[in-house]
Amino acid sequence: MTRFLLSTLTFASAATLGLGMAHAQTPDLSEPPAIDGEVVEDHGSHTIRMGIGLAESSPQYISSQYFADILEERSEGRLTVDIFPNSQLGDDVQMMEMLQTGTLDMSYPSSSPATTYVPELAAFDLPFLLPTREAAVAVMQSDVAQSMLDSFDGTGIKALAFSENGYRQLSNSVRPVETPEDVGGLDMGGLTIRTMENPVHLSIWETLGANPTPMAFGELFSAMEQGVVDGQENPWSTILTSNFYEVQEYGSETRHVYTPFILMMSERTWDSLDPAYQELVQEAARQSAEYEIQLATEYDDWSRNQLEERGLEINRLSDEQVAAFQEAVQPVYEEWAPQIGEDLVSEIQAIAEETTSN
Ligand code: TK8
Repeated sequence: MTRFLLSTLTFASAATLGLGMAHAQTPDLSEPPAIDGEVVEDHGSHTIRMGIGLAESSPQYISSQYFADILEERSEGRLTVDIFPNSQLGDDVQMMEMLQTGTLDMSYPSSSPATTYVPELAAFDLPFLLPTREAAVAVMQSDVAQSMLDSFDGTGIKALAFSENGYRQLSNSVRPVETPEDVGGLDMGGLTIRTMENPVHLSIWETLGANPTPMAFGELFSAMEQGVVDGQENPWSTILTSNFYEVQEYGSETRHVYTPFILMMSERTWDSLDPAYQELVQEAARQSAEYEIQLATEYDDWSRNQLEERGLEINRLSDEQVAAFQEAVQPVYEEWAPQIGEDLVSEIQAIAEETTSN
């Protein structure tokens, strides 16, 4: 816990003292839940190497540090986690491959590039499927979602828990986007938008008249800086903590897809752990994933406000403008729901509707 606290205080103090930063790097974050639970008896020592895509100031990193602190405290230091942020070990696709070969112990990719292992995950990529965070969390914590995690068994990846990457927002450096026509550009030509390596996302932006370009997250900043792509789409907290606002002009609050993260471990690493350690890892994964959702929630609106302060021109969409986007991407459902599984999509929609009707 001390290590976690120090790392957070470091960020917070540097931010408030403005050491090299004109703005705070993190909102006033909730403290992580106290680490309780018994110490697990000695079953050997392991140093777990974990690669993640986002920056140290992101909810993904801060919650991963909490995961590390739970393991360390409840194993009395016999289980330690070295976290490598900022895609320094590779991008989501590469790091999942490294889990399969056992050259990396853990990673935390978005669900979208993981559809190559579990195609049903593509349900999360259907645009405007999950209308509220409450609905999204209910789906991620449902039996349907658990069966998706279980479907990784045998792929070389042990999927431990879902958490929140978040609602994706469009940014670009060409023009404000309020309508689908602003994306397709009519006679001005469609925006070149970087997408994750996922066929449904390609379909969304093709349907809107853009030129979608699948690309690894780690290459995105320089691609925008050099004008290789006009824009991208990610939650506000990522656009902030990965400094995308430095190379983008306009933000549009489209909330077009809610993307989960999946906390995962190499099956080789998992199999090398004593069952008592496996139980601890699974419990710590659930606890840190819940804390990550809390952090992502606290980051979301705060990040948007920070981005506006830093000069990103953000337009929110009216209900009518959102409806125009929903109508424009209806063909994506017609194309992909049958491939993903109509029953699965309906089951997820029912879970979502249940939360919004309560
Ligand atoms: C970070 C990625 C990122 C995702 C993307 O590893 O690729 O745009 O949204 O968060 O998973």
